[in-house]
Amino acid sequence: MVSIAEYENSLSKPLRKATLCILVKKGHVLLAMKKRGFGVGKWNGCGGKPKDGESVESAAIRETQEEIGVTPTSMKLAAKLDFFFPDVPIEKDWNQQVWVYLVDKWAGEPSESEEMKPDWFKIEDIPFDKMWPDDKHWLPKVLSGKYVDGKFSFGKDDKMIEFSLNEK
Ligand code: 6U4
Repeated sequence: MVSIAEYENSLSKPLRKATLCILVKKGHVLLAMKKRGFGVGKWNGCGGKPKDGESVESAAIRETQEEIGVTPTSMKLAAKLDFFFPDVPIEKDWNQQVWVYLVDKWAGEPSESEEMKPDWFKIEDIPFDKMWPDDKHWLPKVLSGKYVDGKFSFGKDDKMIEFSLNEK
């Protein structure tokens, strides 16, 4: 299995960006069950890809509106996470850099869409066994107020192979 450093060096262009927004409220986080597409069957934040010419922050707000019907009004960049899938053909475009935002104010009430079903979890009851395997490494740090830069690689069945984290 190729290392993250070797694989990253072999890539000819920067990672495409994607977003994740996690709503936080009094010891709870809002996660949403992905009903289709990338990450189906996992609890995750809301997010997706910026459109051409759209800033990452605007994409984060738009995706949250589309997926759970709320508009973030106060958010902070909490992590940048590079995800690498060396076994997946490059043209599938799975490699990505995810910008994670914690959202502490928003307009509207979370509601289910055809893409995601939201629910609140106590921070001590976050369902890490039903989430991407990287989440247990960075999410607790982010929720404790740290900023995290991370790199993760995945093999078959989304199994995590290697990771590194830097926190500030
Ligand atoms: P669209 O364009 O909405 O049909 P979709 O299949 O929903 O595409 P995409 O790329 O829009 O996928 O969104 C993928 C989402 O998964 C983003 O919010 C980022 C998130 N994500 C990707 N890899 C992740 C990982 N390893 N851990 C994690 N979230 C990840 O917690």
